[in-house]
Amino acid sequence: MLQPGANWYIPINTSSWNITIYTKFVPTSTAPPTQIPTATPVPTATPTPTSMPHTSTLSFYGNAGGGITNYVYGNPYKLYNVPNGTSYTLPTKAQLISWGFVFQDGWDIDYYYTGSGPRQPGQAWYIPINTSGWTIVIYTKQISTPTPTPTPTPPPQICELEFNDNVIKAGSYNLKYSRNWNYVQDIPNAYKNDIANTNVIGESFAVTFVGTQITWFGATNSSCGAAKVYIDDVLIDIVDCYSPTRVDMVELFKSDVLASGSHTLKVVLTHLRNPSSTGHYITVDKIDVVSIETPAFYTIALNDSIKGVANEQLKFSAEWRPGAIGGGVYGNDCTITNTPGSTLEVSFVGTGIKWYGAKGANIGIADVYIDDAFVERIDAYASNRIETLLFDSNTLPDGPHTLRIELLSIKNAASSDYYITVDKIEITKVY
Ligand SMILES: [Ca+2]
Ligand SMILES: [Ca+2]
Repeated sequence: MLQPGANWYIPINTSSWNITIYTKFVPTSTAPPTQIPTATPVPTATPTPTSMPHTSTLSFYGNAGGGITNYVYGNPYKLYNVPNGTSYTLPTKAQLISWGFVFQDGWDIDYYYTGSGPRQPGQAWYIPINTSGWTIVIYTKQISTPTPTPTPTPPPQICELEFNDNVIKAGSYNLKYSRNWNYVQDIPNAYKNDIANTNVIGESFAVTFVGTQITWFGATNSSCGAAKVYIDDVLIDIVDCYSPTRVDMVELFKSDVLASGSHTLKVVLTHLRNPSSTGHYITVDKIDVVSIETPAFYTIALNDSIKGVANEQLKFSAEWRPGAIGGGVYGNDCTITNTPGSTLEVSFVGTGIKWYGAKGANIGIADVYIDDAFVERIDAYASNRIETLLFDSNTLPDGPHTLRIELLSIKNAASSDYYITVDKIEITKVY
């Protein structure tokens, strides 16, 4: 009698070997069946309606042909304003090692799809081997608002500035002439080939500036006189401008180093002169200022004698002619017309332009255009004659512009004629 599991004997070469089997009831387990868990559905991500920031770069790092290759998508290595959901395809057959993005501050990847479905950043992902045309679909999100970088304010700095004799205002620098000065061009050895001069005793020029030092450059010659030089109204020196022959760009006066701040240089032509001199001329060619700031703007004066068709020259129509010289005109000259339809055009590069001329009892009316657009009608009639500012464009966008002045066939009822005059044009420019 054998029990289940016991050893038993196998009879050899025996026929009619019998086995008799007895069964018994074994009750089944009462434990409940194990539940097979229901798979959690992968949530469907909703694309965020944002765009990839401008400076995002997508890089695939792969092994192609034995070397590590950086496949930067796009050329030249930047993606510009790419909409969400844009797909990128690996350009060549490669074994990917890694891939990634470079985002600007405040942006990051939200999620992406590859061949194995939606992924979140940090999840494992499938690396296709030796696969070309592998595609990734990318959604970005803005994770913070970037803090704008404040524009740095440059610290005050010492800078040496050169001003030509026709630069009459720049930043904290201001050059003013008294009435009887001449403006002369085509001087070969002068700074920017021009110079201002006078030979009228008592005439002067003054420079106000914010800085620590100032230098006056001009010519010496056999007809030059002597000038008193004042700093902040204190007589500092008497400068003899005589030399036997003409020399340009002479350092006529250089101040000591002054306390940083606003100062005034004033130069006055005296009756004194070198016994060898034949005249009393003094000149201004250039002013140097050691300043504590860099002026953003400067103003140049174009005397009406600067005639021509080039940039920053005065293009008068044929009817204009030299005018009678009244008191206080710039450069001791002016240009006039009383023919309706006469025009003056000035092309320039800068941020503003001004027209100086006369008001008076015989002055007419002109229209002013900037860049071919009508800007202002100028009625320059006045009962008493005065040299003055007639038109100011105010601030224009920095760049090339054109001023056009056109004399009309109408006039103020009180005016006796149609004249307009041009004494000088001033242009504001940006350094
Ligand atoms: Ca000059
Ligand atoms: Ca003039």
